[in-house]
Amino acid sequence: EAPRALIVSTWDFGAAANAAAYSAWKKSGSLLDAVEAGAWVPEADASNHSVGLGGYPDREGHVTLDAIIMDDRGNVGAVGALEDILHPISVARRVMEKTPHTFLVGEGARQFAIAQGFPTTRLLTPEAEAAWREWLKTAKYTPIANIENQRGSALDHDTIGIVACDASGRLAGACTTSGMAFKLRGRLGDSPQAGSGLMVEPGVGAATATGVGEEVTRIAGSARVVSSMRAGMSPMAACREAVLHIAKLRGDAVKDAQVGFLAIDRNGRVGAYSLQPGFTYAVTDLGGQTTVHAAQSLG
Ligand code: SD4
Repeated sequence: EAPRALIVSTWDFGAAANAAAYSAWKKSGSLLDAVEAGAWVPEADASNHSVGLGGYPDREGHVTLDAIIMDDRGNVGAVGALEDILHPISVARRVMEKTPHTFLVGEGARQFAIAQGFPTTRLLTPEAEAAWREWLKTAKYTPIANIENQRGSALDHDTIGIVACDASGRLAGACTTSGMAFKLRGRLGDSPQAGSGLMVEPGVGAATATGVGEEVTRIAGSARVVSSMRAGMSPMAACREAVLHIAKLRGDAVKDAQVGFLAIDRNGRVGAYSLQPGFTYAVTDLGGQTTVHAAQSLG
């Protein structure tokens, strides 16, 4: 029998996140600690242009971060369009643990983070600023969901979604991103929205999404994947069903767009599926072994 997965995350750089998640889990036994620690890795990595420090800014030059964390007891916390804070996932966790709310955005989220003792940090690196200035030369001020595509890197998304399941079937998940490069100011993606970028349901499983957030939000993608698992589909079949639904609903509008779903069920079975080839994910089993896999895709 295949080893049951403990932690799975989007893209091949998820392997490093999984390693941090695994050691946090070993230390505290908490899946929430695990997914939070995993999210910290790309958040602090300046070479990743889609998450945290070094993320590409919006059209006006502001790096704005979206993150969500969720467990299987109905606890959820999220932040949207958060500026100047290195680890939005930890602010999301504070929203979950210290407020009666589930979602804080913009300046209010920033003020909350500062009040909670988070230091402010300049997130726009010289490299990301240079890329933005280059983009500005040709920028047309029209909302284009797959703007990264125009820059020749449509398939090179880097948002991290992490979902985890322990041997007793407990579940948790996290998702963190700087969103689409050069987005309109105020744009919120799928990632911090419960049911779109992430969904966790006790006794069923968890799912997360990456790619063009608008296409995920339109169908509440991760909630759909979890519903399909609840109805008996395998994680892989559930991810495929959501991708097929987007393709059918959107037709030509998504012919160049990437969307990928990744899911784990309460038995630690894993599945992933994407619109375009190129989506990868990292799987860490209960023994700490990590492997990277290419998802099947429609295209
Ligand atoms: C968003 N889904 O904000 C995110 C972007 C992403 O890899 O996944 N990038 O739309």
